[in-house]
Amino acid sequence: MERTLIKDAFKTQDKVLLKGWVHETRDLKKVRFLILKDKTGRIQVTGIEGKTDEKTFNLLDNISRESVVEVIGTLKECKQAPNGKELIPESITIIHEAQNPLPIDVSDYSKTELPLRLDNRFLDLHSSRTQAIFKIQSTIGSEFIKYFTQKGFTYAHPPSMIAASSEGGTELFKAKYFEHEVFMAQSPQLYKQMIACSMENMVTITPVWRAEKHNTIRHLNECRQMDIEMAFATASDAMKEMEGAVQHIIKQIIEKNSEELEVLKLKLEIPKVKYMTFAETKEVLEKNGVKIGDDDLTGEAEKKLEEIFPNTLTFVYDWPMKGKPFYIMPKGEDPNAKLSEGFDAIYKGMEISSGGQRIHIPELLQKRIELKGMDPKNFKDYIDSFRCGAPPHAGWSIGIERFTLVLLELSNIREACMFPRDRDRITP
Ligand code: AMO
Repeated sequence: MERTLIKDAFKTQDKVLLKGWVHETRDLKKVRFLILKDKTGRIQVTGIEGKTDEKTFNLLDNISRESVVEVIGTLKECKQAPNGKELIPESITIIHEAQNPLPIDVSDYSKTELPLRLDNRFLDLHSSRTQAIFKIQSTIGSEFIKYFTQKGFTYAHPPSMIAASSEGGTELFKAKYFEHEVFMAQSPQLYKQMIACSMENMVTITPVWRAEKHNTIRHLNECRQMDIEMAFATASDAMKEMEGAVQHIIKQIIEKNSEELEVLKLKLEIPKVKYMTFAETKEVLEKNGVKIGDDDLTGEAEKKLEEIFPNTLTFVYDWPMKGKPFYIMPKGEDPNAKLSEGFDAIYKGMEISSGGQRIHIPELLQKRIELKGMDPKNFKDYIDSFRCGAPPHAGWSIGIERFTLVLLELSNIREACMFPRDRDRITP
């Protein structure tokens, strides 16, 4: 017999063979229930003393949670059962018996704390809440790629080992590479620019590494970035693309992930959009009692923006040059400009993205690298790549885990990463 998925079993009168995990069992003496789950849903398997074959009835009370089983049976109407039907079993076979007790509780009522859940992530992935998060994250990633490839963007794959910093600063992991030293990519920045300067538009989701020592609820040391880069484009073109992409992704989640949103007890809305310069943002924040510095927003300021403009994707542009990396175009192509063509996007009280127009003029790029106190010699290949036909270009990056954290209102970014890597965690 071929396997039937639980969601399809509800649609047939035929005998079915189901395969899945034991979610829970209940023994009411003369009646015994087993809730079976697979990737498509759950079904109640009901055994009745005297009616159900004795071996099968006995098994119903003797299988540990999360064990893998095969059940053959027929569906019957049952008002009290979920979906109005229950499976009357002919036989149950244990394929794999799970240890009892399990190291963590993965029931719908689990109170297990996150660190212990992460220590046992392979088992935590059995829980419906955890699965809901990653099913939604799967929609985020696939719809992101779909949205841009349908617009003609090339889905490209930049390298993960790089020879020089791509974001400036010191947050790099070093690795030995034969007789050389390499770094784990902090971002696909320099490569996506090279791709935009030839193939015009690119999109990617790629892992990046940041050797930031601090442990926060919004940072990981290994995360995945959803990036685009566009030729013949300005910062404003890039922001418009993000507006469309974020609204598309959220619309798709509302349509495709209603069950998961229910598990998470979340109602999503398509966000409004607001554009403000850094100076305007500073003024609005100050009026609302939050002071910020001259080149960055604080966590408190990002939260305040959500309070002032709820459910809004806020683009803060004309960002001070000091607060942006060396590759961001200064206003008016003036190396000494105070303002840049860079922006950040804030959503639900947190930065989800940075981007901007890039410097495509080699001399200007060299000057900006020097002004940032770095050595242009380390960036020679990158600078030279703009000597062979480089159009103006712009782009941005959204961290997929950061976006999931914010969108699903999770309390810690580690919840939004299947196998998080932080200062204290490299397993499982
Ligand atoms: P930035 O460094 O601001 O910009 O990163 C862009 C987005 O990536 C996510 N992100 C992170 N998520 C989790 N943990 C981290 N440690 C982490 N660091 C970054 C955030 C952030 O907004 N190359 C530029 C982007 C560009 O200009 O195209 C860059 O990497 O969501």
